[in-house]
Amino acid sequence: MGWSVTSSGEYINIGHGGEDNADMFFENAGRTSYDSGPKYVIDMACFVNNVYEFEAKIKLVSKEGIPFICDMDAARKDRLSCPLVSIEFAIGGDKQVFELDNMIATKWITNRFNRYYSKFTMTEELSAAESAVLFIDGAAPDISILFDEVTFNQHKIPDCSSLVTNEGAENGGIASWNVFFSGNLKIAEGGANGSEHAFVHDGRTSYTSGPKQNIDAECLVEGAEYSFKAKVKLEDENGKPFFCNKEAEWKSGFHCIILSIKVSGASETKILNLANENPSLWRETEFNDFYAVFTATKELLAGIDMFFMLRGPRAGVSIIFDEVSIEISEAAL
Ligand SMILES: [Ca+2]
Ligand SMILES: [Ca+2]
Repeated sequence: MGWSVTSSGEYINIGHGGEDNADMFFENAGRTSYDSGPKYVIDMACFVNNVYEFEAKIKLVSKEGIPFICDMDAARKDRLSCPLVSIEFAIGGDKQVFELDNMIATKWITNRFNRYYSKFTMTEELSAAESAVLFIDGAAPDISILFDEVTFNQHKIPDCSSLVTNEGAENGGIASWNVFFSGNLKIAEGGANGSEHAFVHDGRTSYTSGPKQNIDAECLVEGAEYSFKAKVKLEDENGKPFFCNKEAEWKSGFHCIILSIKVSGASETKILNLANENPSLWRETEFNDFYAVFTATKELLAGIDMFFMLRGPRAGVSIIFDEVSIEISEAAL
């Protein structure tokens, strides 16, 4: 079991790339038509009637190994057509093909692996099939398909009971949180409202560095208003309280913290930058209330990946934060 080829003359190699050639990927070359490419037999016994998510990283190169740019808008069998993933089911002598269109509509990037993401719904009817084969094809015949990190899993229904997890740093770790751009995220002693811990993001090398956490867009209600809240304190590189000025310009030395919501994966990346709506002066020795309101617009929910982050203070300033929440506004209920 595993990957095999569709047509004769075609083959699959293991390619090497990335830094130090340490990353390996599959390389499908010698293709003879738009319909040739790597295929994978899916065990029908593993399928249940549910929604599946397909994901892969794909790169195209010419026979000579020159990166090839495809056009996301090109028609099938057009010279510039992009890769297409499909599943072919055999049902009682019949064949049914389902195209898993790439939901990532951003421009193809020539020189690196491009993300391919799609959803597929397994139905009762299809579960009667004798076999299912997944294909990656669609690119021009003389183009090689390089692919990596292929997954095809049941879509997990998100837990929407809380939009922010590990919100108060009291679970002993930094689970659910990540660093955006640069720096280190740790647990600090002395949290907000007399709690034991807070998070600290130090080693920031840019105003854009800050803590981030994913938002499950499926948990947001289109058109509803959400309020974001957090307790924030800032310290300079010597661990001294840092005063920020809410009137300071972006990228200036005294800029305060902002909330950014970034959505990517669909046709374009969108960033929503929201200032603190708390009008009071910054009190550098204590936790400050940060709050902002945003609307879950259709545009915002159209993305595939969504996360929020806190950023804005100059490089070297540590962001200490605690009790982060995103809740639907009372007005919307
Ligand atoms: Ca790899
Ligand atoms: Ca806490």
